[in-house]
Amino acid sequence: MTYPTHVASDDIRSRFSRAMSEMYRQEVPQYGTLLDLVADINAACLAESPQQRAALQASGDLERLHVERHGAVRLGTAAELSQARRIFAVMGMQPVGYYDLSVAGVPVHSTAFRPVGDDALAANPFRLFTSLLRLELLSDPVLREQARTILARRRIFSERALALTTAAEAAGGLDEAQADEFVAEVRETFRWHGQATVSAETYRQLHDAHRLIADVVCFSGPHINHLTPRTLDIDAAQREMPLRGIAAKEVVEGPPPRRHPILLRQTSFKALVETVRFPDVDAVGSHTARFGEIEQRGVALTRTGRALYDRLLADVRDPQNGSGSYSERLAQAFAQFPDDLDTLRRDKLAFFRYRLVAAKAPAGMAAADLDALVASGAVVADPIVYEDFLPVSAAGIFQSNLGGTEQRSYAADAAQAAFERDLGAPVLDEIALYEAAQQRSIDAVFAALAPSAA
Ligand code: OOG
Ligand code: NI
Repeated sequence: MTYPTHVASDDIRSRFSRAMSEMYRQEVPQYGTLLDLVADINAACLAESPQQRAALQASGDLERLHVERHGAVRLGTAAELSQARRIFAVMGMQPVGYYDLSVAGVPVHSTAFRPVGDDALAANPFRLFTSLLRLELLSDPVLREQARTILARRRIFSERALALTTAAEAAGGLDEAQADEFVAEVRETFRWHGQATVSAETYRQLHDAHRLIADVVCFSGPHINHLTPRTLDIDAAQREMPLRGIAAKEVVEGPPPRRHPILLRQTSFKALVETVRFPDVDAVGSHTARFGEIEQRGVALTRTGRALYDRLLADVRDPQNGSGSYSERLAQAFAQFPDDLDTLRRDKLAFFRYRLVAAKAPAGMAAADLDALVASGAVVADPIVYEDFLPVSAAGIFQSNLGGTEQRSYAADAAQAAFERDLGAPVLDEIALYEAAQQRSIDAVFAALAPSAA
């Protein structure tokens, strides 16, 4: 039950996303440069292509574009993860998808907290890629226990943030003053602390075990490690980064450039070297974790489309295969992936949202024939934006911002059941969400065409 005095969860999420962006801009000035760069490129794209502008407007993407971003945080314990789930639920964000990063040598597994409803996504699609450290993958038992003890002592969310969460759960929402206080309290959890909670020696040991372990264990909270605006042209963004004094990572992760983008393409700049003080020594150290990222989002793929994507990408990444640069091999392999919207739709490789633009089905056409309705122009199919992440890309992003060149590997050991137990809930299946969104739109078209509607 939502009372009239309650602030809509979409609104709380928007306020939170804005507060995080303002804080990160203060903390990492290069993030501000990225925002300006992306705003300039998006404005240029829209000015250049009235057609793209019209398509984005029709699908509802144009309005959300200037507020759209995702962030990432890394948590240390099951208790932190389940509290995070309750807190993000107040902002209308649900855990979607399971990502096993251990295969890429990163000792975490993850989900993305994000809105799931059509209206909520249109209002503000803010997502937080949230990872949980897997200390069981740390081979040294003494260090592992030490890390567990350190993490068990900290409380990352304030008493007040948790009390407001309990209040929201009981009352079904927060009022104006509570919502503002909630946003301010939760934002503090993700602030950077230049003060480590452990000795310089403990930091060094954990850092040597894996840089990411030090990043999670040695601080009083899970500092936001990047925020990512969405661009309409990531190749332009990649070219522009060095011109604005930003060192971009070498390759754009994900699919190659296409006429009709699929899934997600991402690039980032290397993490800053930040000063850290330790409680036991006067000398300051440094820590490398926080960076900036840009992404371009395309259409969500069906299970068939995703399987094709995964197969082609695996071929490209297999060093046995082909010659030429990575981007050449990528382009070559993906020549097999259809690049026109009609084929993507009719071959059921991608998801679409259908809308009726004619008053009724053209004469003589069975109202139930969706393909014929689309061919006639009575119904339009807009690509559904991919709202999630890609584990191979995420691994590339992790590796590029951990500051080191070391390659580690852990036995592939997905542990979704353990993750869900720690989370306190199952994660939602992202493909099922896209399927349901597509089906809702089809049902609405047929309902509008049904004779009983007259
Ligand atoms: C998360 C990296 C994953 C993405 O966009 O794929 C990610 C992290 O570095 O904590 O944010
Ligand atoms: Ni990211």
